[in-house]
Amino acid sequence: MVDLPRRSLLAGIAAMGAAACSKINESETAKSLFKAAEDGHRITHRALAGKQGLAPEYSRAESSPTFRGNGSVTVADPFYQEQLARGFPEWKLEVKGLVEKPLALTLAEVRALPQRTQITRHDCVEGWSAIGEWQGPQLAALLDAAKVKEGANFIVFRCADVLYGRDYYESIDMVDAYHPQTIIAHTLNGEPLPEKNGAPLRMRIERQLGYKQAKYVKAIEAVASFDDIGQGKGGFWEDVAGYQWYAGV
Ligand SMILES: Nc1nc2c(c(=O)[nH]1)N[C@H]1C(S)=C(S)[C@@H](COP(=O)(O)O)O[C@H]1N2
Ligand SMILES: [Mo]
Repeated sequence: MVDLPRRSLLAGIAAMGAAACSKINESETAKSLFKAAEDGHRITHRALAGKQGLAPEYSRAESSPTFRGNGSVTVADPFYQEQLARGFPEWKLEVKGLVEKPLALTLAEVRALPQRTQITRHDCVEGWSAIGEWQGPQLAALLDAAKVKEGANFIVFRCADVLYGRDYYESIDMVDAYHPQTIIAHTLNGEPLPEKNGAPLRMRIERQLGYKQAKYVKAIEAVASFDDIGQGKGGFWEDVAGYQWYAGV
């Protein structure tokens, strides 16, 4: 059982509740109602599923023969391409932001951590699903190693790809961050991740929809708020297309 940073988690939930209420008091815009509905979904979903409820896991026989690539399927950055060609020997995963001990881990170090393997279903809002077997360390292990500070309310994933001229990023709350099925995967169906599926490292956050599953993760950042990141909505699709930040399944 992972030791949640309870006080910051509870403070975060209280702060979000307060923000949602004051918005509704201020104005009756569609935007604030939409935000309130989303907060409602998150709170109801959490209550029904239980904070650590598990997403279904499948057998190898149920795995999809191919796991398609969607969104970015390649990364233009020359350093990325050079590393991809050589198996990412100098690639580093950073853990930074509101942490006591910032980390910069090689792939070998990520692979040396205790591993979790899970066969899960990925659901994309564009109307397709795929079942795949993922392996990697739990995000909780990295956050514990970096010692997340009091006051961190969200974890942001910084990605190496640029889509429609913007850096892809995503964010999740501390419940999902410490969820046992939230892993940083380096392996899909027993093989190193192909480029199209997010090599060398991508998130699997199994209680969330496809667009939250950040690929090409180069940094994990603990933050108090994502207001100042991107357009402030907490993720690439949230910013460009108005997708809901909380995409719980
Ligand atoms: N960095 C990055 N992560 C991303 C995307 C992307 O374009 N860039 N697309 C998202 C979407 S919408 C989906 S459905 C999944 C697709 O994962 P896959 O390519 O492994 O099928 O990745 C998500 N994560
Ligand atoms: Mo998606």
